[in-house]
Amino acid sequence: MKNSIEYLKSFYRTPVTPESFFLSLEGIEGSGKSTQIKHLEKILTDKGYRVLTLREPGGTEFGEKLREAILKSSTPLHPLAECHLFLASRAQLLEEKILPFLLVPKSVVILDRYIDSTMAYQGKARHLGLETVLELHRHDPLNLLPHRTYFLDITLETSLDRQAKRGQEKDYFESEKTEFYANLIDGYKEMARIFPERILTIDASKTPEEVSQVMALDLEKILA
Ligand code: T5A
Repeated sequence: MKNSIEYLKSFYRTPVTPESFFLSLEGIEGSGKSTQIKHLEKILTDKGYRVLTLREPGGTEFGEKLREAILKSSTPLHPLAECHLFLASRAQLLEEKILPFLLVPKSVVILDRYIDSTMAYQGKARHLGLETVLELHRHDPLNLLPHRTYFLDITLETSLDRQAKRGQEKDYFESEKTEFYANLIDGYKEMARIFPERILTIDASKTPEEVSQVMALDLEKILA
């Protein structure tokens, strides 16, 4: 298994555009991705970067239709069908928005969820397997990896607590059982072990300011 993952990793690349950066944020529901993205945007624009923030699934007209189709689905989707819908949204987002923006000098793309979500949700929690999902991404443009991924690590209890405080209606994934979430968290941790040079795990049970400080310090190194 380790060898085939190493082999599949060899098909992946990071953008080579000088002075442009690609960042993604990952974590289970309520881990604070949207909250932290606002902090990141401020830090980066203060430094003179042009910032494009996008979300997955979505971010393009076509992707937003797919987002609606998945998250509002009233029937359980086959894991492969689910996975391919996320990939379709991603390929379109890369082609239409991410790749062109990375050609702009001093630009940063911030993405709310990316490939690690598919690895954790569909690969691990839906049992497709990490290798299968890595294999599905190995072709251009899906094989583009961010320079840095922040994995905001919280427990299921913290996630449920934050969701309850927010009090919104549950979507397609938020109604899943405890076992699904345990696998999901395991999936993210496995990804952090497979891609240690890219994924930074942050204890996101801390205050938003503390989490943001860890990211700001790391960002200094990435931009340098
Ligand atoms: N999906 C997605 C897949 O299955 N496969 C894929 O390939 C992809 C791309 C997307 C769903 O699709 C799935 C995963 C998801 O289930 P979504 O609506 O985009 O759905 O869901 P989330 O990304 O999970 O959005 P959330 O809003 O739930 O999570 P966030 O953005 O991580 O959390 P945030 O910042 O909105 O914060 C949640 C609450 O917690 C508070 C905030 O104020 C807010 O009320 N909070 C904190 N409280 C205390 N301390 C902190 N440090 C806090 N940080 C935030």
